Amino acid sequence: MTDQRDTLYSDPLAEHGLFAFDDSVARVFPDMIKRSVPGYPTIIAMTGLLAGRYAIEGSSLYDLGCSLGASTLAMRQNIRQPDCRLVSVDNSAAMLERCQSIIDTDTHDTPVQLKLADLQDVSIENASVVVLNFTLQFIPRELRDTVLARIYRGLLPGGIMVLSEKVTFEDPHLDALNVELHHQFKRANGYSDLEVARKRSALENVLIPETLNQHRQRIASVGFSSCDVWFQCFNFASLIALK
Ligand code: GEK
Repeated sequence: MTDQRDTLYSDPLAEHGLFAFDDSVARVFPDMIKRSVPGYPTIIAMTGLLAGRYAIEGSSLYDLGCSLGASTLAMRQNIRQPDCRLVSVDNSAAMLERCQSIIDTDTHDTPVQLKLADLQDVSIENASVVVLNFTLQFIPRELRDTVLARIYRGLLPGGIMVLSEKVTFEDPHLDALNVELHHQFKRANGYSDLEVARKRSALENVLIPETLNQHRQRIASVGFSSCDVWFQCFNFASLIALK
């Protein structure tokens, strides 16, 4: 099945408010995220490999901010350990409804529980793998420490957190370069200058990126014994943190 093309910001006369994960976004989401996030398919596939390696028998694996369940499916297809379960959380009903129908077409064994909830309200327990692929960036900054501390507490010893984020750079020149390269990536994927500019302003104050150092410091401060970047392309990066 081909993904429906994202043309949400292509009409020059349309008025747009702040970006929201509503039905219009959920409908075009696979196309939108592939054409907007450099390295997205790699991050999803490798999330699956990491889950296969770190899943512990009898444990839970969490996909927080699961959208249509891309990471959930990648993990499900790679889990070999018995008695695991996946818990996938999103607070967008439009996303979760579509996610359910996608999961229903997958035949792998590990049970998947979908939860329509704010990830901050979901208890994390007996976890071997917790994935936040491009989700923490939508949580207000002052609440991010608490989110990571709860994840750390819910992880079993030997468990991991995978954190993928859009990032900023301390050096203003590097920051400007990476923003420009990202926009070039989007234009190469068929977005017009107008679409790039409109999406950027819709995400202003909705998606709040931080530097890799800020992420590293927070991850260390909640107790993770080690963490590093395992993937980066321009201003998109993924970190692995070990308990
Ligand atoms: C993927 N991980 O395909 N609680 C629960 N869900 C939330 C919250 C919250 N507080 N805030 C935002 N979301 C996915 C992509 S998209 C990234 C993740 C993007 C959800 C929101 O509804 C959306 O579905 C998801 O987090 C972020 O790998 O669009 O840039």
